[in-house]
Amino acid sequence: MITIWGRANSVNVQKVLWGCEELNLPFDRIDAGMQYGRNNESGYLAMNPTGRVPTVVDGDFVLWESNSILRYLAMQYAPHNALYPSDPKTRASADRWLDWSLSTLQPAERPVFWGYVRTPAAERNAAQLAAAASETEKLWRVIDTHLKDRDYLEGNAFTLADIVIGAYARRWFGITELVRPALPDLERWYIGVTQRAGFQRHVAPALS
Ligand SMILES: N[C@@H](CCC(=O)N[C@@H](CS)C(=O)NCC(=O)O)C(=O)O
Repeated sequence: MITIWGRANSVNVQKVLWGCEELNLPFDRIDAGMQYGRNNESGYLAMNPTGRVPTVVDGDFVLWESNSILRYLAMQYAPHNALYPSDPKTRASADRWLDWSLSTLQPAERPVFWGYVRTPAAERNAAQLAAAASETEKLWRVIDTHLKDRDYLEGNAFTLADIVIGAYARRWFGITELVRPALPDLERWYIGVTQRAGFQRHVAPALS
């Protein structure tokens, strides 16, 4: 049985939970991080010296970094599954979205999410939030353009790229105070990913 350490409202944990659902992998989840603590205890730090969530334990194998975990689970438990394509060009193309999501999208969208969802309205800095939202919007425009004439981010099937970008899209579309431009191809794709059981179970719940 796979054990996933991490609170259920963490986007990086949600990606892994959604991935398990796509792969039909049973797992146990243990709350850790923020109000649950545990991630700064020595036992946890021995597994994951970064003190961040998620961490996955699979027998005697321990792994942290959400996108690496997703790749591992797909390779280990469904090597021929389209989720992580075996064709090198399609795989590399999917991988670049995983890399881009952590290097570029998350740093841009984090202040927007924290500002609107985890900061009381009276304490928000409106100018900073507007600037952060505008930077994030530019990135969603990149994806909107990429999705023109495509059902999925890469190849002809749903892949890990759709999971990682879909998890952040849930935050972009879920913040009611945001004024979003019409991005029709992004919206069409997003409606598609919201239909998946793993999204509905682990990513759709209220932002917190
Ligand atoms: N790049 C890491 C980021 C991990 C990360 O920053 N996780 C956040 C939650 S999304 C965290 O641990 N926050 C501290 C906490 O929950 O206490 C990953 O993708 O796994």
